[in-house]
Amino acid sequence: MMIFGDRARRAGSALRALGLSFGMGLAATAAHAQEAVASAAASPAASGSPSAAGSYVPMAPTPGVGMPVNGGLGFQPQYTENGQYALWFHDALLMPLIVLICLFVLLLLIWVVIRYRKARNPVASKTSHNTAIEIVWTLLPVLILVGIAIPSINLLSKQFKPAPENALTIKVTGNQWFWTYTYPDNGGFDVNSYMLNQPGQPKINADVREVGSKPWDGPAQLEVDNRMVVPVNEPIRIQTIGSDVIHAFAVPSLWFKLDAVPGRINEKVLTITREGVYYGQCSELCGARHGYMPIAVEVVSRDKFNAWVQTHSGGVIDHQPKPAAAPAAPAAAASAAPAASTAASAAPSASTAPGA
Ligand SMILES: [Cu+2]
Repeated sequence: MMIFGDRARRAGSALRALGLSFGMGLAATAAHAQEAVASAAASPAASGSPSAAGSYVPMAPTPGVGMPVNGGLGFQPQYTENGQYALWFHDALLMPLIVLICLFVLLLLIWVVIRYRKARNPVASKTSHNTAIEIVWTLLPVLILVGIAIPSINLLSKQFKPAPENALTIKVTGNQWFWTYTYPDNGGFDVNSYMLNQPGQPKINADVREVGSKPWDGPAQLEVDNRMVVPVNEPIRIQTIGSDVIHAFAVPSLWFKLDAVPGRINEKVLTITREGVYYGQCSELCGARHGYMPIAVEVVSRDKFNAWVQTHSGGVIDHQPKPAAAPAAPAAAASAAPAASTAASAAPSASTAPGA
């Protein structure tokens, strides 16, 4: 399935190639007319392929969890181990330390200004050295910095820890201006994710519903039509790439931010410890609609994730013995891929391929 990513990246219209090659044989294609792309990712409301056994209803987000709150200060509550560690580092160590140091310096300044002003202290001291004080003001900062460096380097190493072998891989492609989530371990289907339109506002994404029209819709300008669905408490190998310009995949409540750069793959492991919906945004200025390509990560149980996978044409459950018929779908897709990506109009060749 990595071949897909490479080919699509080289092709000028990455999404078109992916959409056509995966979209063949798919009865219900959710059309995003905005980019004239036939999406292989069936929207939650749309029916999957007839053979798909799964069923899935999107989760309603918990207010205040995984999203910004009105008047909020500081970081959002964290739902990954790294995030909790980093939040502790910031809240328990860095903030108190910097507040204490600032107060200490401020008090010293005030004391000097008042006590040693010209009226109070007409003859200034000629003292230029004080060994005891010099040792203290050298050693103390060194000790403080070492004390900060230990948890800081620890956090860095945690964040750069590679994903374990059996991690679930999800490829995140940043496009102008939406996200594509590819699931190579689950048959290689794609999910295109567009921001919902705002009621009463000019439409940003044609043919995408308005926020508030479904019971599970989350906050305005953060909710999307198709979320990135992942299993809870499992390491996920996130690979980011840009199809046009640099984007950045960032979810504040998961302590996760990774640039999506054209021509290279960035990788980072993500393990989310609580079911729920977590919202983020593209965090690299990527063009006119940079502010309208939010991220919604829905974290569900393994069973629910498997059911969600099966709602996609060609969806294959990972980590489990595959049914005899299942491998046919990705194999057919792979064999049709060269035709789909090389031919300028791939639709005829794709339509002649055996149905999934
Ligand atoms: Cu972007």
